[in-house]
Amino acid sequence: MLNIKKTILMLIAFMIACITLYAAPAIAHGEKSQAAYLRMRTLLWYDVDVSTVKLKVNEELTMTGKFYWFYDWPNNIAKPEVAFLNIGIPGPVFVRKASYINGVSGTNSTRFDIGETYEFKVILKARRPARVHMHALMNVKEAGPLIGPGRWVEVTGNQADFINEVTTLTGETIDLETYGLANAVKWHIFWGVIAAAYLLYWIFQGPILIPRYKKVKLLGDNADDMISTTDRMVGLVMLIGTFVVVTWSYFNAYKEYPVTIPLQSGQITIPALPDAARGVNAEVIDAKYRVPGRALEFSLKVTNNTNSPIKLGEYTAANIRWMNPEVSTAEPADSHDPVAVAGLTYEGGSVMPGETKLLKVTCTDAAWETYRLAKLIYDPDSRFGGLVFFFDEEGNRSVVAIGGPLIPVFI
Ligand SMILES: [Cu+2]
Repeated sequence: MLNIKKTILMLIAFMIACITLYAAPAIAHGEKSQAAYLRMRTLLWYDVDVSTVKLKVNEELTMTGKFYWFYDWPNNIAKPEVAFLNIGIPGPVFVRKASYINGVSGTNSTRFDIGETYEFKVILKARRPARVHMHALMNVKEAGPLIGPGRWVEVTGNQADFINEVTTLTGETIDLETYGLANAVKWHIFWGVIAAAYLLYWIFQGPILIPRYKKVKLLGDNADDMISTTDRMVGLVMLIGTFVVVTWSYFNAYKEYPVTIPLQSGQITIPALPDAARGVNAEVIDAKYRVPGRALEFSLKVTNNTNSPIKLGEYTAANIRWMNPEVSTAEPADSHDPVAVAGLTYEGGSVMPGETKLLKVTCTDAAWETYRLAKLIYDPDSRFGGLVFFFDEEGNRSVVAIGGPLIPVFI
């Protein structure tokens, strides 16, 4: 029996050793961990850009972009009834100075409409030196964060130089980095000491935890006798003292800061942008994912209601872009920006004004596997989503959301 235990322990130790030896430094932070259907069929981000990728402490960076709430929203994901736009960065490397959605301040939570497009702008101020992978992200109540494309950004300088001054509504200039900090520390220490003293008092009063429980069981109805008159006095002093301190501090704070307004927690609704499709309709007729070729193949029924011929230039989903370089080019912004520069090809050519045409589109790239999108075919509901970008001869763009069931092809 002992030998079996020993063997099991040895095996566990061996496994831990293997894992420890294998562990490589983490360079990502969960971009690929969310399910493929979630990344493809919830919030689709595009045109995301940062004003700079290298800046000093106290300098500002602006992140801009657009997002589209996918029309075929998964049933099991909460709808964006309450959502808040944020930036995902490991640690407080920046402070957010302002954020805007369609030009409206994004200080409050927002309700969004499924099937609509919005644009955003977030202004950040560098707080401490670091090299971070930053993402725009949308926190949706009960659904969690929906993450946009990431960008590597480097902040240099010295955190000691950081200032974050604002002028309050009463005309006072304060540094948010240190404002109220001493007071908060003081009160934490004060209550910490009181709590520790009260706890210590009871620890020194006699048996605690299990021995006390056993004694209570033993004494039965007489267990209350364990609490002496002194104990009761100490409890009473603590109770009255706490009330006195809380009441005094309330009135004192009121005297020191007579003008206050509550934290703003309202919710706003922001009107969506005009339809980015600009009169182009596109519908997936059938779609296959070719496992050996790492390629998504779909036929797209396109109707061009604009007055200029259009061509397909890009397909994007889950923050990955498949480009058709004959129509539209894009380069990866950095080493972790998944752009398949020549990943999209299609048969069918231009769609003339007023014409309805079937295009046969192929989106090929290893990203299907490396970004774990191909996992979609093992879902009980294998449906994909994404945006296709059409361009006319003047370079005007039509953005159309597409999606549908995906059938895997294994041979
Ligand atoms: Cu990242």
